[in-house]
Amino acid sequence: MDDNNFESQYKGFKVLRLLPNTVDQLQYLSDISTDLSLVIPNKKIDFWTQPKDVNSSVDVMVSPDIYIDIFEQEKRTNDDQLMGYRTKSWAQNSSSFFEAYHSITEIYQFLEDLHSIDTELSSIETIGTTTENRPMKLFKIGTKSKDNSQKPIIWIDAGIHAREWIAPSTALYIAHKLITSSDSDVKHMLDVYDYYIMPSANPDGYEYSRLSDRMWRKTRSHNPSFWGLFCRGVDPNRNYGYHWGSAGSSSYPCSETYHGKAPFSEPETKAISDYILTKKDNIKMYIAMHSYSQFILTPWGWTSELPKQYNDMVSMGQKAAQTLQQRYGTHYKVGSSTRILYAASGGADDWAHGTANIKYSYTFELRDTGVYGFILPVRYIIPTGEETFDAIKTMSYEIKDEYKLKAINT
Ligand code: 0X9
Ligand code: ZN
Repeated sequence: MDDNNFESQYKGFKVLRLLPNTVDQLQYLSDISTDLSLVIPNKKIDFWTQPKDVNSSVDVMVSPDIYIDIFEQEKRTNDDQLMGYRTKSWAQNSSSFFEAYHSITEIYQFLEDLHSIDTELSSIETIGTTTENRPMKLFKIGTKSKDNSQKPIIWIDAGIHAREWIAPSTALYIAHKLITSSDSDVKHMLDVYDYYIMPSANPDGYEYSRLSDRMWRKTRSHNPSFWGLFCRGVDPNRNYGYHWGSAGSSSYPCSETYHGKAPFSEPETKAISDYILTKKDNIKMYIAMHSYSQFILTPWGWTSELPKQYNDMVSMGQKAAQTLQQRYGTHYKVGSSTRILYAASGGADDWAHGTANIKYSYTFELRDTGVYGFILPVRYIIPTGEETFDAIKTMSYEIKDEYKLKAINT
């Protein structure tokens, strides 16, 4: 390429030397360095050197519009460091967040924004790291007890399957509603429970689904070669250690339902299950958000037999489905996984019920019923969030009545 051509092609481009000085900043740079949407079709950010360590500089070439964005925004927000650059803050107008599906970096930024709304009520904990070194973040929200006593917990995780994008959005909608609502019912829920919400139980897979293969389902771990094929990823919802490796799961690494080489071989399922075990006596309900089909599923998924507490589980599921339907008429079917869907062993819900002894354990298969399937348009994010929140609210009140749970500090 001759000089003139280079001049015209890269007019106004600049090379910046960035110095990440915290792990979060380093993670942010790593994320954008693998974000293909910034590279194709019009190269906007080009990493001349790759992010490596904290306090080790990274050189990036940026297009004029990105450069202006960064520095104009910096001036306005008076942030002192380049790394403080963000495209948007959702703290003030958080509902606009639900007009799109977001990257993991944006999802985690949104958690920080939600947390900043009320730092007494909420906190964020990193409970582990993924194969590709992304943090597994948990958003916790509930009124603080004055005597620091343990409160009952409702656990919600989402997005263990990468392509089911509506699941993380719905979990975030619930988190957002819990922290922003001034409704006395919601305040009461927070006085009774702590809600532990993990918006993405499979961040690596989710990013891969966003950037490379929209239909990716599994984790991104490396499997041994199988007949010369190096297929990546384990189905994390076949990787839990309760009746692991039987019906409805595969021992072939290239299968979409590969159960992994051992129970909890995946850092993601290991981190979640270890964490849940430390809190299991307080967890009153476990919910995994998936899509799609509009089901509220109870254990078991490994056998067509029903668990002892099936009647209680299913009747609460039905109450939840009834409230859910009231808002937009969305119909959910309720029943055991094996009976209304198919047998699939090694699922998180079975493990939560069978090993962690959490009486109420569910998998929600969110909207829709197959018109769009996984590719659910963004206009459905808020309605799905609203109706699912209604269901969670009903379940929270049902459990409160059953165990005669009291609001704290009263
Ligand atoms: O197959 C699954 O893991 C879930 N369906 S999905 O379409 N989202 O992949 C259902 C899981 C139900 N629970 C168990 N089988 N334990
Ligand atoms: Zn799923």
